[in-house]
Amino acid sequence: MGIIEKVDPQIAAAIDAEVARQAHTIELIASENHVSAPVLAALGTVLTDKYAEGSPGRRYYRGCDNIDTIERLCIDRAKALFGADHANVQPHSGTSANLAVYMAALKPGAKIMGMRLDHGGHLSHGMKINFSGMWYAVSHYGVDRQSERLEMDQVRQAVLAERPDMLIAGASAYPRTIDFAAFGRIAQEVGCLLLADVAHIAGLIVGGVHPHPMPYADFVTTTNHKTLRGPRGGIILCRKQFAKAVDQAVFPGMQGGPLPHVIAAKAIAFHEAMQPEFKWYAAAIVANAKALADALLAHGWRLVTGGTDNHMMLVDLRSRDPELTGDVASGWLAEAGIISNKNMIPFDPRTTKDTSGLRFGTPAVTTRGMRPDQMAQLAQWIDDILTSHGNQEMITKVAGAVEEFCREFPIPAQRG
Ligand code: DSN
Repeated sequence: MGIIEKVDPQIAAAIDAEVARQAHTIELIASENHVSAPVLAALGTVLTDKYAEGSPGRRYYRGCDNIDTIERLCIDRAKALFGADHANVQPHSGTSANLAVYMAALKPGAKIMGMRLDHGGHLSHGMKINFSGMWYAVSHYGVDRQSERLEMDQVRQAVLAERPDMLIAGASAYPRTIDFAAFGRIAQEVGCLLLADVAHIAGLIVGGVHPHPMPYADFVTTTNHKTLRGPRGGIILCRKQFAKAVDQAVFPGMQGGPLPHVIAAKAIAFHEAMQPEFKWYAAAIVANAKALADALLAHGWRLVTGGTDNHMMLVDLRSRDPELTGDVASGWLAEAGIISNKNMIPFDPRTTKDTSGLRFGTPAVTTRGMRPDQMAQLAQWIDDILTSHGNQEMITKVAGAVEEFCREFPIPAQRG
């Protein structure tokens, strides 16, 4: 009997069920991954007991020597990994990191400009009902209707028209390379600050398979848990002149005590990302995404922009079934053990509740050791489910095959 089960069998049962769910299903949500055993171990330590408001060496509580050691290591590794002047590793999430950057650099009411949410941007880049859309004067740029890509001359025109105080480069659902150098030139021309939110692609950047924003951006924010394969949470990297303002914005500006157990796990993940194997992993994520995209295209599914350069792709479901929504399609796939999310596609006539798109990503399946051959198999199952219109017999057949297949690719932290 496990230690949690003894005192709280209901929570223990739900945790066990989640362990089994992850083991027996295929994770294609582009923003999820499976952490290593050491990262997972750090999250379950007594570090969680400690209050450590402040920064290393300047805390408001006694007894922080060990937390100082951990946070200093985490900061040094984040700076080295991203080649940054300064790092703050305390934000609890990517959205918190963005909030802190706005607070550090802008007054309420200042003008920010990010990518349209329905074209692949993020809610913390100015969605109307998010703090970013309530406290700042927001405008957006989007993708080109034909190419469905960010055409940088159009982005430039939009930025010149709006002249924001801060330009945000970064996306949650954009399958192509982001031209940070071009964003940097535009920001310089307008004289505005540039924030690169690399939450999705951070692992690809440090793995050397996506261009780096650091030479061009004043601030870089990222989550740690997507392609970077660390614990949930965020970090901020910035130029030296913004270091103090960023630290003050995180604490006391918008957070109280940091989460030392998570900071330890971040430090371990950054150490892992500095190893030569991580470069191989990042390249394998991209190779798998291309293989999955090519296989879906071969089955006749249209992909937004026609393919992918990174870890994700967006399937336009209307290309094979005008009636099929992302909501329904993701439900059928989930029943068969293939986990994805519904997603708007650019110029989508449907709402966020239904959507015309599905988003697939390969960070998690790559962590489990799957390679391009397996991507072809995944595409076959996806096609079988979607073209059979959620036929129950087909779902049951694929679910059995998926469960069997998953046994060949155990999640690293669950390996004995
Ligand atoms: N929720 C994340 C994603 O799935 O892309 C972004 O914050």
